[in-house]
Amino acid sequence: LFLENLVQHPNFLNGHYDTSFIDSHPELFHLPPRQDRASKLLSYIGHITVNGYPNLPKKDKKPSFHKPRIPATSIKLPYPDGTKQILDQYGVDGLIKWVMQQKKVLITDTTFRDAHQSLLATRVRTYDLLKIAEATGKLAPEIFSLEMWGGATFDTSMRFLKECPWDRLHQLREKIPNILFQMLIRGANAVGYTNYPDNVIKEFIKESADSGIDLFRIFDSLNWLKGMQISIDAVRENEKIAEAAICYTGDILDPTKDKYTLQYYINLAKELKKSGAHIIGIKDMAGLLKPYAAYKLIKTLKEEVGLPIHLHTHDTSGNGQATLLKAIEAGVDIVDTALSSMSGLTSQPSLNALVASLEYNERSTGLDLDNLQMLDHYWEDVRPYYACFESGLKSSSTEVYKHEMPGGQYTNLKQQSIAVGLVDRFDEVADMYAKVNKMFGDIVKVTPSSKVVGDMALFMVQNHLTEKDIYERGEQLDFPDSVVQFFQGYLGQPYGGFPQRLQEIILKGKDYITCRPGELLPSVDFSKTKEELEQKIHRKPTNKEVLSYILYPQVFLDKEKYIEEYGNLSFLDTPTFFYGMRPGERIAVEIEKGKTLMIKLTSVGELQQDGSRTIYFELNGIPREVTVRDEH
Ligand code: 3PY
Ligand code: ZN
Repeated sequence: LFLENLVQHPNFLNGHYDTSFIDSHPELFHLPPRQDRASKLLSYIGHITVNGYPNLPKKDKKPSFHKPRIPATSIKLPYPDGTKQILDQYGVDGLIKWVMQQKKVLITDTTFRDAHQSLLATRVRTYDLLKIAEATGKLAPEIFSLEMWGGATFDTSMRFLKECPWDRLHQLREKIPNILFQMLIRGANAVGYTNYPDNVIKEFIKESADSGIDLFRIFDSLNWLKGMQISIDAVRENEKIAEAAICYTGDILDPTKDKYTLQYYINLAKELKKSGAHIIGIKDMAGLLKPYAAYKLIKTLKEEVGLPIHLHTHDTSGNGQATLLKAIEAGVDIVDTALSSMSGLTSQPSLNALVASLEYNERSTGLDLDNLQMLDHYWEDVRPYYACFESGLKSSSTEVYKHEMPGGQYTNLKQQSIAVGLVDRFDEVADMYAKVNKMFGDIVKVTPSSKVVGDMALFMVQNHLTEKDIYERGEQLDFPDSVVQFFQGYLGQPYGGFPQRLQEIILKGKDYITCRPGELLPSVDFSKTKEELEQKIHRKPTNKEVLSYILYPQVFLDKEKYIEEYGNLSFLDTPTFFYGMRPGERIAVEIEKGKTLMIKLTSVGELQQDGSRTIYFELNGIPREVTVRDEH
């Protein structure tokens, strides 16, 4: 560090090598206390080795994994031009024109976002994304867009992975300069679970655009247009692509269902076009869009709307590929898929399978199946790191047509059910989820409205309550906060309104609103908030960090505290991050370019009377020990 300080000193940079200035600049000797980066890292590894990763069952021994296969050939290739270059050269209108001219079906790869949100509770770390990023840009440059940010990743990256979501975006952008970056934004709820003030939404979109997001898929959890307008306008102001999404629910082919009809979706798409959408997204978040319904919906939208149509579905029922093929026959412009080993079940249908099935077809994708296979091998090797976050679902299930639970919610609600002691009663929770939806008037269910339905279902199962109980004993019940706020109108207004009697029971006389919540929320004073945050973290935060704090105050502060204690963990490989080390194991941690720590865990000491253990390491060959609390 002394040398670092020295070479960064202005006198040194000016070429004044007369070293007498060292004597007059004692600050060069301001070295950090002993708790350096390496010590913090060893403390983390020791802590996880002894106590396991929070909320995961502690394994007796760290599992063994294959070394991930990273395609070697990619390194020598330059990045071929892709859609990012079309956007940069011709602007949004030029890109949209290009999309409309394509005969081939365009592909969005969701592996970096929705696939792991839906299969692995959103736990994939930036470390693992970065390792395959360059290869993705070089081996699959024909991809239209990579959905790689937003949705639940913003929250989980801070809450569970102790990462900065903005760093993820910047680092990936550097490694993939040629493919459009796409994010999911929940309209007025941004990447959170509640409405935020308008100026927060605008600032968030501006910073996201500046950091590398090109295409914003904007939706409202109740398909309420008013909840999307601020976002659509902000994306357009930043000269990025505004994809306004319609959340698909119900079944347009079922003659007994008359709420969410074909006409309902066509009207909505036309409204979104008027509101400034560049692309219409069909967001089939639960995978309810059956193949022939997809054909009918897409064909009519193509005939009546005149904008590119982008289809997003989930493969929960097992009908995902068929739905995509019928949509492609009907003329859909872009479809969402995930690399094979991260596809299927509650995730997107397989990218590799779709590419194969369209070979020699006039709408063939132009993607190279062998290259995709190489990328797929990587994910096949990495997915087992996250096995503890899998839902346990072994096969597709048409039950989803009954419960209508979004793909991303399935794994989460299962985890939540386990956490509240309903390990064996998830079927009941899923049934109750469907009942609650009916009680709520058959609403669109997607984050955060889906969370409200999930919270109510859990509440009812946990407390052994039936629908009848709610109506008869509602006054004595303490409903979950999210449910009360929903009925107060804080997530917006559902299509067809709230069921009045239930609203009265739940609100117990509390006020409710019918206007846009953003009209009532006071603007955030960013510079004041920045000062407030600076006081709390004892350093100057960036504007992006201020946004993270505004969106998730406690989660952000907790992450900061964790990093203060254990340092930046983003260099640590994922098996060590989740499982610590085995006695005798050696790992290499590259903490910065050219600076690698060689760590060996020699042994774990006996439990002491004060509840601590000493962990013996070798750090670059020199013995080091750390003491950790055994929390068992
Ligand atoms: C999200 O909002 O995170 C979703 O993926 C909804 O489907
Ligand atoms: Zn989805």
